[in-house]
Amino acid sequence: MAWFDDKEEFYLAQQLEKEGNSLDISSRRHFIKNSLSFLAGSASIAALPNTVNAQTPPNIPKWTRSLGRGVVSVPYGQPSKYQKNTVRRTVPWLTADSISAVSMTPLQDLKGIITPNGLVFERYHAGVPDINPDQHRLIIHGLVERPRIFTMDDLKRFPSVSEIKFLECPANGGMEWKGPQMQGLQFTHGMLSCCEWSGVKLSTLLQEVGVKSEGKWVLAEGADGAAMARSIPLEKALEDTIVVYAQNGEALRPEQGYPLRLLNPGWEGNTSIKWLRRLEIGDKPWYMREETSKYTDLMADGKARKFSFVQECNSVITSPCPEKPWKKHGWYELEGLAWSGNGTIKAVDVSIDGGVKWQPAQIKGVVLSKALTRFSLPFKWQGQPLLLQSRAIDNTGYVQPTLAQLREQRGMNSIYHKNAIHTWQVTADGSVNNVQLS
Ligand SMILES: Nc1nc2c(c(=O)[nH]1)N[C@H]1C(S)=C(S)[C@@H](COP(=O)(O)O)O[C@H]1N2
Ligand SMILES: [Mo]
Repeated sequence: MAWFDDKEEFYLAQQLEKEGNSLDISSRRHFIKNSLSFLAGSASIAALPNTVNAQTPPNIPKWTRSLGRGVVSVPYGQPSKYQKNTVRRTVPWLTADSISAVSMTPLQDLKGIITPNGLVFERYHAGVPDINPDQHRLIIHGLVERPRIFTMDDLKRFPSVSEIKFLECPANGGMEWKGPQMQGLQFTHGMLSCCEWSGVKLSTLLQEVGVKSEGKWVLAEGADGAAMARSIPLEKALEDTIVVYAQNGEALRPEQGYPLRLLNPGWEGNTSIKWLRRLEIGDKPWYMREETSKYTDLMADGKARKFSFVQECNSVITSPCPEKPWKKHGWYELEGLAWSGNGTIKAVDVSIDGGVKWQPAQIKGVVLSKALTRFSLPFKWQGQPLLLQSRAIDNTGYVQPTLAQLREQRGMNSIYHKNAIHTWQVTADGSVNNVQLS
């Protein structure tokens, strides 16, 4: 099966016959032969009439006729200047100030499962502190046998781990509990990232200080102006919490907590305290703090849940999406991301009719616990209107709920933990809208 229809390939062949004034006849012939055999092979991009110019095949582009810039002209590499629209974005009306705000990852522009460091969404309560790592210390005290203060060098002497985990703010999608209002994937789902995080397991450090038998909770506190603190149950700390100093191979970015942060895999982002300076072992949680009580979940019956640590199974279609409409008819790769704070993604189903019928998507690449997982489905779009949905199932058997099911359980006034099946409406002209089905 050719991905592009024959008409287009035929048109390209004609163009190639007409073009080629900058090539001599023999090399032009050769080139045409090669490009046509390539086309006959599998998927390829056919040139459109208006894109055939002096820089396009079979002409030799100007950048092939000159030398490029040399090594270390950019000591720390940057994306191509043509990628200037692939950036974090914020919603100005969400917060009064940029130092207590959130920016979103441009999921619509990314491939694979790793979020590049410069595009990881940011969430601050008091801005990014400027911390000299030589002056930074981590104290571990409270109900421990041997309280200690660690330098960054001390921490790097312990055996380390490197793990690919997603990080999601529980407010992701929270603006849409009452109805759709964000026209873009970046804004509906972009408080989400997935990096390879390196550091020391918290269990290793707790072994070093020796937790007393009364010790049941770990209070983690940041060194930013907010001195943000969260309490984590000891079981989680011993299971998979990491004290992180590196992200996708390099030192943590200032925005992500340089030089040290906590990472609680699969748990709500706010428990992953950045600019980590203090861990205090206690016998009860620090839930009297105002900051903690803000992250409660209001239920339909008016009661509130004090702790909702886990980011439940969720998924979204990333291509197409409002930012990436389908501009032509024909074959596309429908793609998306799924994740679960409880483990691995077992399966993802896709619906094109708003959840009436479902078909299984293919899982792409690696499937890791508490990491983004990419899914895909080849799809031929011929201009028919669609209601696209994805539904993820994790290894616990949990099935991502519909919005109606979630509202039944949690009412209309929740903010956090909105992991409902999401709907993109594809219209006849290919544009994609954020809609909710009743
Ligand atoms: N010290 C400190 N840690 C913090 C925060 C903060 O404001 N201060 N924000 C939290 C919240 S609410 C989230 S969602 C995550 C976001 O992590 P990121 O900015 O690396 O994406 O960091 C958490 N850790
Ligand atoms: Mo958050």
